Amino acid sequence: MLTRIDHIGIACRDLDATVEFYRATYGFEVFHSEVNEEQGVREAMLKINETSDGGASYLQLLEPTREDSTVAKWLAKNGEGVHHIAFGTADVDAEAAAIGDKGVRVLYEEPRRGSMGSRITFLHPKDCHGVLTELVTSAPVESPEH
Ligand code: MC0
Repeated sequence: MLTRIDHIGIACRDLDATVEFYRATYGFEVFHSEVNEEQGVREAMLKINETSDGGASYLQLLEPTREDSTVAKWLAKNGEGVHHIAFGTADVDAEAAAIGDKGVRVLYEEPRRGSMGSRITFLHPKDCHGVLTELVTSAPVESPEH
């Protein structure tokens, strides 16, 4: 089951300037930031709200780290803006298999590493009415130490 909008991915050319725009305009603060070398992005996660499935919804601001990355390619063609939407699920493997069985191209054979230790895969935008769609299972929340 897909139980939340995990995040909306927004491609930008200057991550620091875009983070500052979201802070100054809306008051959203950076919850987490990292570089994902495999995906070729530097990213900032801005937490918007917690969700009833125990997860949360974020805006994910993405700046490419290399010219041959998917985000750099997309920026060159489209300019800045919404790049993808991500749905959260407790079981990305099962969701990807079930959606693949419906004829939608799943881009990774096995889920890969996403933000904050999550496991992610993508669905081809051409099979999703033009929307690059990601499926995410968050990393387990660590129990507080006693
Ligand atoms: C490409 N297309 C898109 C699109 N990217 N359509 C909607 N939204 C997008 N974001 C369209 C192009 O316009 C083109 O349509 C067609 O798809 C083929 O695109 P292409 O530019 O020729 O590029 P390909 O085929 O080499 O790659 C497209 C593909 C790729 C979707 C397979 O971008 C991909 O593997 N994306 C998944 C990984 C990713 O995007 N990672 C970055 C976020 P026309 O009509 O011109 O033929 S990483 C992330 O988000 C992580 C860190 C996380 O969430 O934790």
